[in-house]
Amino acid sequence: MAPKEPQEPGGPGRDRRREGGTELRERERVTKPPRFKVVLYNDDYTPMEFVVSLLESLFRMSPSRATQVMLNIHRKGAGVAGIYVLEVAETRVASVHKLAEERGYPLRAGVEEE
Ligand code: TYC
Repeated sequence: MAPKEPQEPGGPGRDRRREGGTELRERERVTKPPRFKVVLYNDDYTPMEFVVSLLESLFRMSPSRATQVMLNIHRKGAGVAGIYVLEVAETRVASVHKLAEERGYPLRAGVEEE
């Protein structure tokens, strides 16, 4: 019979990083991945209707919510279009830039950690 492998204390599923005082932080990392805001920036040339339609199509906003958010960006200079895990946020930013560039608009977006 083969000799038994040494067993991890606490069983095979136990994460050793949970030893000591890091248990809460470790649980948060597992259950709450960091989230990132997609920020849209105002400019003088992108038409309001284009920003509204983009907020509806890419960020799944209702027409009235999209209009509110667009006007907030227009007045304040920037605003949050949505909050996602990093990969999704970066994909949304790339889509904003692609759609705007196709139309020749200078609209810019970026990702900020929440
Ligand atoms: N300021 C633009 C205009 O007056 C509208 C606009 C809103 C542009 C939001 C970009 O992210 C933006 N046509």
